[in-house]
Amino acid sequence: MRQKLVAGNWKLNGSKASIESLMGGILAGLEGMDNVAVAVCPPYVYIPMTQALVVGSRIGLGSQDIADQDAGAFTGEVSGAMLKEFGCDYAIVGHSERRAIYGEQDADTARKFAAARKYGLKPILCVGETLEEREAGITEAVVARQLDAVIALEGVEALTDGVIAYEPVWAIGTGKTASPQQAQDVHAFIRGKLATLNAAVAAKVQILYGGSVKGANAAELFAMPDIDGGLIGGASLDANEFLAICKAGN
Ligand code: G2H
Repeated sequence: MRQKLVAGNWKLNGSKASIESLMGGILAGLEGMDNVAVAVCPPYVYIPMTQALVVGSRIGLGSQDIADQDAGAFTGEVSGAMLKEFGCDYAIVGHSERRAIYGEQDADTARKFAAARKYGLKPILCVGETLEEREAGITEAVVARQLDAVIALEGVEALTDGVIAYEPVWAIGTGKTASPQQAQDVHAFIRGKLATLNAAVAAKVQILYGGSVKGANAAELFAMPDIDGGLIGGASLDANEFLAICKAGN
């Protein structure tokens, strides 16, 4: 049985005050939910304060991105070593917003996946198609291409050091959720593709769903056989909503 993981991606949101209040609510509400794994991914500058808030709890800490380089003249970047030093367990790589807004390519994402592994962080590898790609019938080809970039660089076994998040771009922050069956179909495709390379990896790797997950739809998504939790954006900024999603995964 794969454990469910619910990871909050706060994106470019939060303040010291809002994070203290949000984490207070989450920490209190998580008591007794011992089965679900939970993580939060703050903006970089709030990682140290969030680390202090989660210390001693079972909430994991993650970054929303990571440098593909170790150190040097890379203005604006934050390395895996730095993230590790501030207690990060996870690093999101290849989020569709990085790909679409900042031009991140499959090869860049693959190098970031490698950088996270190198420093003992679990990469949360985001894959997913745009609306145009879905309508053109190339969802599986797009997701396969995104996965293949990582597999080519790191090997399929490396995927069990991380987590995959399937996030259809058309369902992100739009209020449109993929139906549980639509999501399951792509999750099953991903697992099936991995199974052709390594059955043990396919059985073990957690595949999260992301895209407008909220308290009201989490349970039906998480009930699908190949959905192992969620990467949560908007709803992770509200303690009650986030807790309702955690409960669905518990
Ligand atoms: C997808 C998701 C979190 P939201 O980006 O990564 O965001 O839940 O707001 O659609």
